[in-house]
Amino acid sequence: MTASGPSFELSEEHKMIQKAARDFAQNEIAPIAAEFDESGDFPIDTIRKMGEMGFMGIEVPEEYGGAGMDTLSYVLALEEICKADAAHGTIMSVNNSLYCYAFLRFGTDEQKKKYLKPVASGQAIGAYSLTEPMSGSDAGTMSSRAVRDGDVYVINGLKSWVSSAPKADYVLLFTMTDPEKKHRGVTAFIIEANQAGYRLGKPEPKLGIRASGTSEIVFEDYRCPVENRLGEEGEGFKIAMTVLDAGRIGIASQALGIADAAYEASLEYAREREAFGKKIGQFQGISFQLADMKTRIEASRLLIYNAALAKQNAKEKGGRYTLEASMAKLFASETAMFCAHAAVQIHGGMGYSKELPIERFFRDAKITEIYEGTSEIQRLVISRLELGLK
Ligand code: COS
Repeated sequence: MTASGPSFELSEEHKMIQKAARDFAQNEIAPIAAEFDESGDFPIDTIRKMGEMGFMGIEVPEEYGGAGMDTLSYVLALEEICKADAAHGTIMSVNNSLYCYAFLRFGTDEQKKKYLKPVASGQAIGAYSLTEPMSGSDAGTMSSRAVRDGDVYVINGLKSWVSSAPKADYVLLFTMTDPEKKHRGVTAFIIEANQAGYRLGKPEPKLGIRASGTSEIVFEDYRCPVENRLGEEGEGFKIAMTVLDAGRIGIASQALGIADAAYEASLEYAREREAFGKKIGQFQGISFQLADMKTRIEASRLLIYNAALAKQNAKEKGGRYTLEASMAKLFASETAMFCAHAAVQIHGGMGYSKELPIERFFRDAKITEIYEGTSEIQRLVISRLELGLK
């Protein structure tokens, strides 16, 4: 058994998308990853190329601009992109599993034609905006507001930590239409950026995934037509949570890509680097760390494939895959952090140097334990479901 590959056979179609993503990631993304990490610039050119390859709307039917493939194809491709650069992976994940998936589940045909097609084909960028400065894990308590005025909703408020916001053409926004109803007063809207009443707020200065572009969005009397409401009034919280289940499978795949990259670099280093007259892989202090990394990576992979299959089944038969998605995200993100931490230690000073990508893996891994639901929120979701409390 080598460092890569699942313990069960993938179909030819799955192997093809995996290889296409791997080749693209290694040829086009890996060489520019450090430069974009340093500058924090949004890698729009490679993202457009990913759109041409079908990577920005993998599960979206072809009639709506996507590649018409399944969830396993999506996680395989995303892992490969993230092995080269997690920041590209964030943009891909938000576009696919937060923005596009919301339209597939809740959009009208009109909305899909107008707002899904350009984003699934990668010609436009989609974002998802739930969080506010005082509303993170407790997502049902937001202070932004949408007030109906005839055929429009007038939206005011400040949203924060919006991935892809600096380059987003369209934003799926969650805001309050009826604060008294708490989470049942949240409604989802499709927002066109660059319209009056919409502007970017401060960019969020970040430890990792620096090229993915994250900022605040400010709404000042933004007038959103009623036909741009996604779902009914008050359905927004359920839409947000349903979509986050898909998003969490994406973040798990991102975490797996980071973990894998950290592991493969460590394995190679342990085979080559010598200390005290031996290859460092011959010391159990190193080799046992490699064993733990490999085991956690394969366990993450199986949890992710399981969640992908559960999502695929839910698409065909209905039902939720919340438990599978949260378990995959929890385990894979903690694995990414574990592996990135071990990789720095195994590489010693070189792990801390910007001459190698190891320190970037370490910085990029941390966010996977935080965004789209912290590890604590995943434990809450999993334990509530298991105890029958929800
Ligand atoms: N799918 C569909 N519906 C869901 C759901 C899911 N995964 N999770 C919750 N819901 C529904 C519940 O069924 C409930 O419906 P009713 O109003 O009909 O009762 C409603 O949503 C409220 O759920 P719940 O009572 O569990 O809400 P809580 O406020 O107790 O907890 C948590 C919800 C904490 C799990 C949720 O707020 C959460 O996931 N927070 C993290 C948010 C997050 O990930 N932010 C990152 C944003 S992206 S960077």
